[in-house]
Amino acid sequence: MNLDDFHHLDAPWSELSACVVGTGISGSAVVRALREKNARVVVVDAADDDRARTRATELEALGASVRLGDDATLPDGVDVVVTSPGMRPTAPLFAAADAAGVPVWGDVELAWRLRPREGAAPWLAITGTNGKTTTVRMLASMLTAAGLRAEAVGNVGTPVLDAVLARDLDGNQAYDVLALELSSFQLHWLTPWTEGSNAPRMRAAAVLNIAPDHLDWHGSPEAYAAAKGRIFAGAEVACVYNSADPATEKLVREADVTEGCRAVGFGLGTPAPGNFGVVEDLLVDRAFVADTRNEAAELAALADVVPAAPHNVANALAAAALARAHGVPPEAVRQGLRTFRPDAHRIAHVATVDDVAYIDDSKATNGHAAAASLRAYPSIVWVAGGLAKGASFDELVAEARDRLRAVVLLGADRAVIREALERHAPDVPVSEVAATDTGAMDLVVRTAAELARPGDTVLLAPACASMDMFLNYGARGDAFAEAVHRLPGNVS
Ligand code: UMA
Repeated sequence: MNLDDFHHLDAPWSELSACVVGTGISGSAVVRALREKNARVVVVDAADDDRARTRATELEALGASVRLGDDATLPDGVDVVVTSPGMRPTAPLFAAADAAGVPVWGDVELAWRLRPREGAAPWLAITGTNGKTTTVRMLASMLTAAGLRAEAVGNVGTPVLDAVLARDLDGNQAYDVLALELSSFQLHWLTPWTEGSNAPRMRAAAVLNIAPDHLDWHGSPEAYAAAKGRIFAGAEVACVYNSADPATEKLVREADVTEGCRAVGFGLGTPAPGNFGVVEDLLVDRAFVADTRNEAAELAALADVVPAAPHNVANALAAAALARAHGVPPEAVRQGLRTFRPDAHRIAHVATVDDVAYIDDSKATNGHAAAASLRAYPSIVWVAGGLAKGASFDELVAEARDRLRAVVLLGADRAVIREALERHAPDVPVSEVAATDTGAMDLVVRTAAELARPGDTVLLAPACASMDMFLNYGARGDAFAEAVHRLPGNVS
């Protein structure tokens, strides 16, 4: 079968036979989409537990056949494998697909290929190590404020496929434009765009920052950065990069883009012509104005960004650059920022107990994110640890050292952080909580409370993933907040 024909919604999808990997959020969306087009679908998943079985029953009801407990054997007679993002590229199934000449797509690639032939909603996409979800939601808020039907989709949690296939009551596309959060995993599986190809391409794209993460999945920092760089391939209007992070600008320089596509930097200082930045207390655009040498569009006040921490102002500027690349007027950028509220577990103030503030930044699942929140407070009892994902903590600890009153460590890889503290901050008191049961977070918070002095901040910014002890970072943040609420003392 020639898969080159499968580049739009009207392709002969019912003739396709697909192996879908994963019964999770992406895999389920892929099965729904392919079964809606009457393709033959076999789903495989390594898991064979209660959750996987429940999902398998749901997918079988859609007409898919499901094989649990084996994600390594390629089913017979399939034309394509459509993988979930979590599956590693080194998985045996992909070697088998390669040997059999069967291509592998990700869920985002499939979504691109299921767009209508004419008038498909353009994609504005964001990646980066940190800040993706906040930025994509800010962008969706700005697009909506401009009167466009838009939604934040992708790694943020709503599969891109669901948005691409959604229709309004008249049977037309439900969205005018999509704001996509793309993870490095999803980008890895995108067919690289080249001139004249039908591969996925963005109207405009942004890389917020790059710091080592997911090295266990990608194999090296270079492979991780290269995956992020794919977001720029074929970009039509703008490639947005972080002026303070040369690695993001390098990706723009190396990208093969559409003629006329502009490189637009964002940063916290006064912007050069062609860029976004801050002048006094205003966010300004010197890129999408008639005369970039002499003109600047005022977009919003710093106070419109919540919380107005420096890294979040950078997020707002990146979102604004993408919105402006799509023609959103300055008033809608401002309105979008004013109505936007950050998700839970992102530098969320839980309570102040006995003049000590307790902050939940459980979303800080790597060192780069934790560094940003450690910079926001002068005197900190830092709660850290979990799954380190192969990262090192030397740089983080060396930078934060002078702000640390004390550290409380938890989780499987706490020794890696303790060793970095011994090297770079030997005078900072460190407590370790070895327990991993449901009461562990109570012990962590009580220990932190004992170490804190009035005026300090107890900051949960673990710099690690949560899955060694919790279902996800949300559950970890909830456990922290509940433990804080159980502390004796005066709450304000
Ligand atoms: N599976 C296998 N073999 C494997 C790996 C997974 O069979 O080797 C199976 C699992 O048993 C499970 C299913 O695949 O049944 C899970 O697939 P998945 O891990 O790809 O997760 P999904 O539920 O499909 O969710 C994915 C994203 N997850 C990952 O990239 C790990 C979600 O991002 C995303 O919101 C969702 O698609 C919708 O697009 C989460 C995430 O952690 C939030 N992302 C990482 C991050 O932000 O750092 C990249």
